[in-house]
Amino acid sequence: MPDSSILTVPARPGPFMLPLRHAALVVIDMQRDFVEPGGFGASLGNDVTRLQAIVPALQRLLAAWRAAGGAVVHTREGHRADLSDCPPAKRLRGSPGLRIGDTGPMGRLLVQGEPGHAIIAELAPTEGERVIDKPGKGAFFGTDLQAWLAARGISHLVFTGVTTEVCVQTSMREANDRGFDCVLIEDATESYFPEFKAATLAMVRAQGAIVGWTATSADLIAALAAMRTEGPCP
Ligand code: C5J
Repeated sequence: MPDSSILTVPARPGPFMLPLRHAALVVIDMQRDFVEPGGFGASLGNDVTRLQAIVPALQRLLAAWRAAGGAVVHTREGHRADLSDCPPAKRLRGSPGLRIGDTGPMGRLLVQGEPGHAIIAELAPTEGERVIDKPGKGAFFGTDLQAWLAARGISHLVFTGVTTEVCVQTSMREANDRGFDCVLIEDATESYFPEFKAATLAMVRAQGAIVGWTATSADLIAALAAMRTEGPCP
């Protein structure tokens, strides 16, 4: 008997086998600081509207994933108010007045608890979903994410969020090295730089999925719908 909770998702470089009961959807840093004007991303001179374009696809994917009963992890990049977890090497790279911890229209840039640090309302976590606060670009560095996933028997991760080549790719590489099978959802991740996104998608799936697979949200949603038609997870 085939296990209907193991999804076969059309992906590149080949189909991605996704055991839903051992998988989590990871939404990286969909925070106002990266996606809205006046935040950290904008302070670096970026056009944040590019990132807003993935919100509808992410909403559809989240809705389908939640309906299927899958685990969800959201991450937020940010630092303690005293910046004790922000090394000078990170803080001092920005321009004076626009650095991490400086005050902008949405409060102090990239500081926990400030308005800009919040996940955008459209993608707000629901009850029971895990929110990981991370001081670095990777979701595993300085967090308990690995222990949390291990405690739930999670072996497969579906990556989404921003920005593709920075926090998403760093987290996916960290996960790959820790033994997770990972897929990156092409239209549910975005970069301020289209060429960096394209290069990231190409490099993660190159050499036989050396970092992981890539797939579209439509293909993953269709696989979830097919599973629901065949029957719920036992
Ligand atoms: C950046 C992120 N780009 N979430 N953070 O600084 O990708």
